[in-house]
Amino acid sequence: MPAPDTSFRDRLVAHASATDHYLTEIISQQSSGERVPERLRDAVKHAVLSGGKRLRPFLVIESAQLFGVSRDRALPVAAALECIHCYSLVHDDLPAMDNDTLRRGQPTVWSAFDEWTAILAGDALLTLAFEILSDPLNKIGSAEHRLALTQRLATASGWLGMVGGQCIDLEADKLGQPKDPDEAHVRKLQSMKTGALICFAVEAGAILGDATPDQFAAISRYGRALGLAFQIADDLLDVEGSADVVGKATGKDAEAGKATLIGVLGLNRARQELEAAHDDAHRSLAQFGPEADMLRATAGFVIKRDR
Ligand code: GRG
Repeated sequence: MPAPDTSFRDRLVAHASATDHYLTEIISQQSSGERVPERLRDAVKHAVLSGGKRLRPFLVIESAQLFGVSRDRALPVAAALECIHCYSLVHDDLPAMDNDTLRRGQPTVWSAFDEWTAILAGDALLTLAFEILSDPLNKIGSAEHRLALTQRLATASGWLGMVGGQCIDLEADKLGQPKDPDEAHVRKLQSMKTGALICFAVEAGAILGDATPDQFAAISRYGRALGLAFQIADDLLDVEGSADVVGKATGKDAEAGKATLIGVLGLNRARQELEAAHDDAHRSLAQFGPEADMLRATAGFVIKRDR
């Protein structure tokens, strides 16, 4: 097996390009007739095909490969998950939410188009995700697999997951509730808002590969640790990163009074938590051999990322 650090980036790029290809095809297939309004098509393209690390698709594909599942079978799941992720970014950037004008180094959808178009583009992407997942003509496999994935993705992205976490976040941000968010509050909101989709990404591979309950539990624990590491790294980028490199405005969390682990623990302890989450991600993969090296390398990438 090649050294994870060098081959990691190559594989990230390769899976990202396969995901981009899949998404480009499905968007153009669906919007080629006269039914999809051009404006909506352009806004969806802007939201989806404007860069992005494609980390969640990468995790779906690598986790699937750990369980012997081909990239072709995993790709529709990876693409569906990226649609949900992109919708969440489009809605998060709206004036009513985070009011951001820069995302992935480009104007956000609402600032390039307008608010109502951005809301509809997000809605279209949310529903497209489930259309992809439930399509019997794709390569995902059996109806049981598609059903299990559909149910889990719905839970991860809905009010028990990302949407619920976003609401808790905005309650702090807009309403000042709770007055003094503590560590448990921040952990809950982050595990729902960001962690749930990242955890789904790796669990999806285990579902596709019919993992044993033991393997599934290990992968789930890895997903939770990685989600936590990802969010702390994101909070650190907001404090220490530069907008030019990160591709979005930085320094916004403290200004908006956002509940973050840096806010409740301070910078040094937040950095220690990041290390601890990285180590936990590694420990959770103890039962796997070198075939899990890409997932191990991902934990390293997440804590060191600069965008
Ligand atoms: C609007 C329902 C709803 C939810 C929004 C994900 C989210 C919830 C908000 C995004 C706000 C944010 C900056 C969260 C921190 C973690 C995060 C999701 C960062 C962006 O993900 P990356 O770094 O982005 O994977 P790219 O652009 O690489 O895809």
